[in-house]
Amino acid sequence: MRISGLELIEVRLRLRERFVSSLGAQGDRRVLLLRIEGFEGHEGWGECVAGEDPSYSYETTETAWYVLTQFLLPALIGHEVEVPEDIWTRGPVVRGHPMAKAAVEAAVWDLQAREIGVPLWELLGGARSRLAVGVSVGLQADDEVLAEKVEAYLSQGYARVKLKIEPGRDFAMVRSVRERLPDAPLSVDANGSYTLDQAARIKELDALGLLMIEQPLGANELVDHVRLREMLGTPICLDESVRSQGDALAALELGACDVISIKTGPCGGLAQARAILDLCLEREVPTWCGGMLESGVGRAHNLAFATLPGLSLPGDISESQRYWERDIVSPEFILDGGGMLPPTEPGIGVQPDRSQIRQLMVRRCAFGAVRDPVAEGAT
Ligand code: OSB
Ligand code: MG
Repeated sequence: MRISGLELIEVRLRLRERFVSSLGAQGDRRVLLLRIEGFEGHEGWGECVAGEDPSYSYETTETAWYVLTQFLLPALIGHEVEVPEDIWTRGPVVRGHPMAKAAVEAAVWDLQAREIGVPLWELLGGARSRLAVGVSVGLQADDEVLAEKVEAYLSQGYARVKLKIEPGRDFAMVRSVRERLPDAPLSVDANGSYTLDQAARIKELDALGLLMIEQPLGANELVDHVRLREMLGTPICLDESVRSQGDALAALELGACDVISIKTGPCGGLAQARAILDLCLEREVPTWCGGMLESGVGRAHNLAFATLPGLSLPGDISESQRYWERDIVSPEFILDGGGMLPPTEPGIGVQPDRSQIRQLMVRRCAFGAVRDPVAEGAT
C-alpha cells in the first residue's frame, strides 16, 4: 500500500447539546478529518479526536494540526506501508501526540480494508453482531432533567448510561437518578476530578449500585487508585490513565483498576488499542470501547474496534443523532433492535458526505498529488 496524496481538513461541528463534564463545557467540535489516497485508486479516512482545549489531555485540534502538517503527514507520501501499525517504523521520531498519530493510522487501516475489499472490522479480526452500546450523559442543570434524559436513553435501547460527576455534583445527583430508576445499568465518570483525600466522598457512591466509577483520580495517580480501590466497593475503570499497553500493565500489576476503557484515538491508534485489549484478555480484565464525541468517521473506527472479541462491556458508541443534527457520514449510526450493527461495506463501511464536509470546512492542507480532492485551496 502506498499513499500518493492526502488532505487534512478541519470541520466545525456543533453538538446538538452542550456536553458538560468536570473538564468544562463543549459546544462546538473542531474535528480534523484526514483523507488519504492510495496509488491503487482507493481512499482512506481517519479522524483526530483531539479536543478544542487541553483539558482531557495536552493535545488540542491546534497541536494536532501542527504535528500532522509539520511532521507526520509529509513523511507519508510515497512510502510503502505493509501493515498499518508499521507506518511509523520508517517515519520521523515524534514523541507523544498519540491523537495526531491515531488519525493517520486510522486512515491507513481504512485504505487497506478498502483495497482488500473487506469491512474494517473483518480486517481487524472482529465478528459482526448487533453490539450493545452505552451513552455518556453530561452534567445537567438539575437532577430532574438528568433523570428524564437517562430514562429516555434507556427506552431508546442503550444498555448502559454513564453519568458525568465532579466533586459536589455526585452522591445526591446520582441518588436522585437511582431512586427513579432502581434497576438502571448506571456508571459514573469523574474525569480525574477527585483526589485521594476525598475518598470518603467517593465512597458514598458505593450505596448506589453502580457498574463502575471511571477515572476518579488524576491520570498519573496509579498508586492512589490502588489505595482508593482498597476502600471502595464499586469497581474502578481507568480511562485517562491508560494510553498504552505499558500503562495498562502497570495499572494491572499494581491493582489500580477492575475495568479499562480503551480509546482508539488517545492511545495512538487501533494497533495500540488492540495491544491493550490483548493484555486485558490475558488477565481476564473486562474492557469497553470509549468515545471522544467523534463524528461519524471516528465512530465508524470505534465500532469496528468494538467488534473484537473480548470488548465485553457496552462502549460509548452512541447514535449519530445523540451528538449531531446531521452526521457527516451516510448512513448515520443508529440503534436498531437495541444495538448497533457494524456495516458490511468495505473499510469503515460508511461514506463521508463530501459536500457537507466542504460546507463545514474551515481550513485544509494537502500533500502529494491529490487526484480527487474534497476541497481545493490549501491554507
Ligand atoms: O471521559 O469518556 C470520557 C467525551 C470527550 C472526552 C472524554 C470523554 C467523553 C465522553 C463521551 O464521556 C463519550 C462519547 O459519547 O463519545
Ligand atoms: Mg472517561
